[in-house]
Amino acid sequence: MISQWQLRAAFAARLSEMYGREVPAYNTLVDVSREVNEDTLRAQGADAERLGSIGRVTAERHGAIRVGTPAELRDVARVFGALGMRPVGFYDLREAAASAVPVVSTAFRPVDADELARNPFRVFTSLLTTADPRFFDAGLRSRLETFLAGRELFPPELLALADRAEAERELPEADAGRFLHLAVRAFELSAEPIDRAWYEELERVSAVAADIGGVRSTHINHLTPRVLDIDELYRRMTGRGIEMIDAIQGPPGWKGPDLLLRQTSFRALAEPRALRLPDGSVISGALRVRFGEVEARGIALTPAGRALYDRLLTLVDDETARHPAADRTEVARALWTTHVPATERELAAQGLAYFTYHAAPDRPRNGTQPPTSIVELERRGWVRAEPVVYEDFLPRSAAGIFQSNLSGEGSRNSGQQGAAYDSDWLSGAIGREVLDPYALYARQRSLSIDRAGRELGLDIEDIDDPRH
Ligand code: OOG
Ligand code: NI
Repeated sequence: MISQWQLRAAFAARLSEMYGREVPAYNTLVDVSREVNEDTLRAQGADAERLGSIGRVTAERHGAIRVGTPAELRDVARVFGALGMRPVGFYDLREAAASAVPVVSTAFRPVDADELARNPFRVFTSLLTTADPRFFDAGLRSRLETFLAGRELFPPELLALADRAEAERELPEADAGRFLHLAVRAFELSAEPIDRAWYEELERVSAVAADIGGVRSTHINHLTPRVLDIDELYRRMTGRGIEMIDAIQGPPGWKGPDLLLRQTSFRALAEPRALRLPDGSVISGALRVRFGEVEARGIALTPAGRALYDRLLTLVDDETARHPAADRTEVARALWTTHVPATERELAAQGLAYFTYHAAPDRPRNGTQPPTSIVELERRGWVRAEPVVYEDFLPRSAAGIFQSNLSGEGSRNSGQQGAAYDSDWLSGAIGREVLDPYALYARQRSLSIDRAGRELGLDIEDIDDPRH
C-alpha cells in the first residue's frame, strides 16, 4: 500500500521531472539551489537546519496552477485531497496587482506538523474571476464561461482514483502508479492547437485570463524549489547569465532571523505552441507564460507580526516615493532593522512570530520553582522554543511574481464595481472549507504548550497567546 504522504512525495518528484523536461531552465534553478544549500549547510552547520532538515528543504517544492471555474476547482481539490492537501488561505490578487490579474487564489497543502515534515508540497491555485465586470463585460463573460464549461481538465478515472485515495488514505501500488501517471499528465502542457484570435482577445484583458481561458487544458505554471540563501542564489543565477526579475520579493535580507517568505524568479521563456488561425490552418507560434521561481522560507508571523510587516511595506513604498533615487532594498533593510526585533526570543516575547515549545532535557531541577508563563519558562531554560516555518504565501509577492511575468498590462474598467469574492465564497465554490492559516499555526503552538505542560507537570499560563 502507498500512503497519502508517499503519494504526495512521489507526485512532487514526478511533477518536477516532467517540468524539468518541459522547461529545462528549471533544472538549472534546482541545481543551483542544491549547490547553495550544500554550501550554506557547510558554512553554518546545524543552524542551517533551524527551519527544516536539509532532507525536507531539498525535496521541497511549490507549484502553481490556474483554473477557470468553480467546478474545475472542486476537481482540483479532489486530486490534491488524495495527496492529503487541503485549501489554506484566501488571496485576492485582483487588489494586490497593479496590472490586470483577474484571479482569487488559495494554496493546497498538508496541515499537520508531521505531514509537513514528511513532505510539505503545496500548490498555489488560482481561479479566474469571470464575474468581475472590471475585466469581463457581459458578452465576453458569457462566451468565456461557455468555452470553459465545454472542457474537461481531469479524466473521470483520475478523479475516481483520487476519491478512493482520499477516503482510504492510501492506494494499492498498481492504482497508485496509475493515479500518479494520470495526475502528472493532467498538468502537462497540451500540444492541442490554440485558437489564436480567442487567445488574443483574452490577452487584451489580461495575459492570465488568456493563459487560463484561452486553452482547453490546464498546466503547471511554475515549480519552485526552496533555497537557504536566496541572495546568494540570485547572484549565482545572474552570474550564469540567466535574466532574473528585478528584485527579491518579500522581506529584505537582514541580520535577524528569516521571516515569512522571500521569492524571486527568472522571466517566462518563449515556448513553442501550435496556433490555429481563423482560416483553420495551424502554425507554430510561441507564448511566454511559464517561468522558474525560487524561495526562501522563514518563521511564520502572528497577526500582529503580519500587521507590522504590512505596515513596513507601506513605509518602504512611501520612503521610496519620496526619494526615487534611493535603493529600495536598502530602504527596506534600514526600516526593518529599526522596527523588527532581531532575535527569536524577542519576536516571541512581543507575540510577533509563532514558535512551538518543548520541555528542555537540560532544564533546572533540584527543587527550583519554575515560572508559570511560557515566555519566562523559555527564558529560564525550562522549555526550548522552535520556530514554526511559514507554509503559506504573500499576496503582494504573488502579485509581483504574476506581474513581472506578464507580457502586457492588460486592461481594467475601473468605472465598474468589482465582483465580491472572499474566503467564504471560495469555500462554497470548492465545497470544502478554506482553512485559516493563523488558526493552524496557533494550534501547533498551543498543542506544543499543552504537551510541554504535561511533561513538566505544570499548568502553563499562555497569557502570551499571540492571537490575543
Ligand atoms: C501564481 C503566482 C503566485 C507565489 O509563489 O507567490 C505564486 C501564478 O503565477 O499562477 O506562485
Ligand atoms: Ni510561486
